[in-house]
Amino acid sequence: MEDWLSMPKVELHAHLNGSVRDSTLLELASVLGEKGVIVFSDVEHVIRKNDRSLTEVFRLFDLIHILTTDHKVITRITKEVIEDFASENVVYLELRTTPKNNASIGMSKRSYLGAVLEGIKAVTAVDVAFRPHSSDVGSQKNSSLVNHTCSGSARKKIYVRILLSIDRRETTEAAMETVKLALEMRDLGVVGIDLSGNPIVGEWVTFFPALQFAREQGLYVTLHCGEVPNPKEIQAMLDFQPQRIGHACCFEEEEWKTLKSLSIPVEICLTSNIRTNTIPSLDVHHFADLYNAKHPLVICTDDSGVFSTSLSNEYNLAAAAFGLGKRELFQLARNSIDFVFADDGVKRELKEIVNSAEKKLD
Ligand code: 6MZ
Repeated sequence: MEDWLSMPKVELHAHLNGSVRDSTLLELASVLGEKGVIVFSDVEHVIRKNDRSLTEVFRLFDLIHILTTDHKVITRITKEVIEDFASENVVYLELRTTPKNNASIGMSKRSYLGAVLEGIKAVTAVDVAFRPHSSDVGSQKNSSLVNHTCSGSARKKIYVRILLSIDRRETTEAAMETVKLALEMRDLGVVGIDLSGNPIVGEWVTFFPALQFAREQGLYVTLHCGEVPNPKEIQAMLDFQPQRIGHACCFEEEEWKTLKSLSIPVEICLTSNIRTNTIPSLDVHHFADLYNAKHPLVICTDDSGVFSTSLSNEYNLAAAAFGLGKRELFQLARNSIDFVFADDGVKRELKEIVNSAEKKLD
């Protein structure tokens, strides 16, 4: 694992509320238990459980959302999630989250996102570069990913970008509200839109207008695509030609052909696919076919908290399951940089980081 821990990596598919530490969830559950909002012993069992079907995962998300329904908690979990990724040498993180309206506690999509952005600023363990067009605060003025302090000690730096998710339970209006919010918050690091949520809920026609608008306005778009067999939707998503898709588990022959001809990068989440039984085992996972076909792909975690994994662990799994060595995984990490939703300057810097770490292998 040490090799994969120290390797500089980019994480492009991580849901905020799915990446919360178990210890934080248990602490939050205990507080709500004491207040009588939930029954702690019931919830503890659900949080500690490891194997969940896709349906159970979405039930768990409903529970997590009860635990994290508070601006301060959103700020806390954002800070912790960024620090956790940085601690395993993730040098560029695209964190996605669904802005939520909850009038009963004075939460709007805008104030939810405000709490997320506060969490980014609250990170102290590493320097965070999050403003795409600025040379201030987020340490972007120092172009090296390791900042040297006056005392000569080195501080780590991580790039963070935010994607706003549209939940498949939402209406066209709610989806449009999310896209408009993303546009408003562009200078603060919001770079794109994701479509996610329970794949058996909702219809493409509901989200299409908002996704189309997002694209017209120059936001990047990534879609959860083919988590369950749904040929009509998969075709519509491929026709849309998003900048990336997540999962692609339930594709048929024709759909693979189209995907490959369009070269749409795929965010691969091995543990998530296995745990949710979307793919029966790693030896039949589509990673191998896409890798051999040199199709663009990125190894990601999906929900490091919910699936008890880390990006280093996903690299380790890929190495073991598909017989890849360090060089091959360095190459995969380097290739992933081409698919980040950031400008060429950031990409160049990230490639330098990976190249210089790879040189140390010699
Ligand atoms: C589809 C998923 C997901 O947005 O509250 N989410 N959607 N497939 C997956 N794979 C198993 N994992 C997470 O983070 C949690 C939300 O992300 C989406 C779901 O909508 C979930 O409610 P946020 O930060």
